[in-house]
Amino acid sequence: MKLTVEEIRALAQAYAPHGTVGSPVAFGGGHINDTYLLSCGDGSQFVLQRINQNVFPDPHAVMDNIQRVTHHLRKRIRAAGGDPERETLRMLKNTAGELCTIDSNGDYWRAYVFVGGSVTYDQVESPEIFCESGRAFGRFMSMLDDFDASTLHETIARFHDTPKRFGDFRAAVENDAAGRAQGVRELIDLALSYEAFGSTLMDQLQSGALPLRVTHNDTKLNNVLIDNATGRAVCVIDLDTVMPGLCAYDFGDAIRFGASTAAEDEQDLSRVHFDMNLYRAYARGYLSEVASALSPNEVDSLAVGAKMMTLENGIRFLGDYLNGDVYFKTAYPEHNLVRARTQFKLLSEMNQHWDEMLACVRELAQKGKNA
Ligand code: ADP
Ligand code: GN1
Ligand code: MG
Repeated sequence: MKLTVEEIRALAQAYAPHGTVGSPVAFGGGHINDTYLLSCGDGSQFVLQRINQNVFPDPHAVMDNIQRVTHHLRKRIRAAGGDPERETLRMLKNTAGELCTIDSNGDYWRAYVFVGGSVTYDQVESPEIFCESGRAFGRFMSMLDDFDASTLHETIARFHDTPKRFGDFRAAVENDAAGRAQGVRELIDLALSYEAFGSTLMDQLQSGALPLRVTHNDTKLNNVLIDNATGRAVCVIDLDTVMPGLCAYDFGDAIRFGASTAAEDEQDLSRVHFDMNLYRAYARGYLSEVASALSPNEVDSLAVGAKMMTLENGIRFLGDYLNGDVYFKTAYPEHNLVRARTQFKLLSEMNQHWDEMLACVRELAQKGKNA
């Protein structure tokens, strides 16, 4: 049973022992967790989130990863002369001294310090902001370069294993749980035509051509807080999927979301285009932070990652549509289908720009190494 507003408020109160919290206000545009902003009598604010256990079956593993990663980031930010309270997330403890509060349904809740004076964008409004987000994700990976990736829990098994995602997609087509496959046969066939390409990054990982690093794995623009006043990236958020991964995942997912001329769920496909200038802007920011750490194979893999993450999200959205919308939050029945269509439109335009995409990361990596 969904909690009432008063029940959520009471739960939030446990994270604010010195004041009275007001009513929770639904907050942010994430597809997974339920997020609320809470305001206290003294004017302070914090964020309360219900962890989606359908997606994250082991909330303790999620929390342990976040605690250790943010602890490490705080040390590195301090050493670099930054402000650790603003530049990474901090989780709050409740009155029992615990990070998580379990509600009457057995659901896990947690609270974060609210990073004020910041905003998230659901669509790129300027190349400068996108470039900034690239810097933030690049910095994030480089500040975790001395963190032992093997100690992190895999919070979602095989999260970016695209061949495995294709297996799930085929099962969704066969089961056709919502009776929707017949109506989208053409899109299913288009998706399946990319299956051979879908294994290229995993093959390179298995052959040792690409190394595992500590990656974020969900690098959408709305997972970076941008300073209201300066337009500079402040803080990388949504750390539930921080796991060992490829740099191609982080670069690629940011591109598939941000280097588009329209929103992820734009219904008018004529407005959806892959934008090479936005791609370049992100690559400039990202590579200015990480170029010197990347091998030539990894640099090339960034461009592959852009196509791979677009494809992967395409089959995940379409698969969820076929399954009856059981994973991503949706606002209307065709929402996942609309999202899938934008991904395949972007992917086809990326194919047309392939040579430029590859040349761009090579050139900017060289610049970054020389800087
Ligand atoms: P989801 O997994 O559902 O995407 P997020 O952790 O990304 O959940 O949170 C959803 C949204 O809430 C973010 O996109 C952001 O707008 C906002 N948000 C989350 N945490 C904070 C925070 N500590 N400070 C300010 N805004 C936040
Ligand atoms: C989800 O949590 P959020 O909204 O930042 C999803 C990503 C998808 C994205 C598509 C844990 O991200 O993998 O790429 O939606 N997160 C999870 O918009 O599945
Ligand atoms: Mg998010």
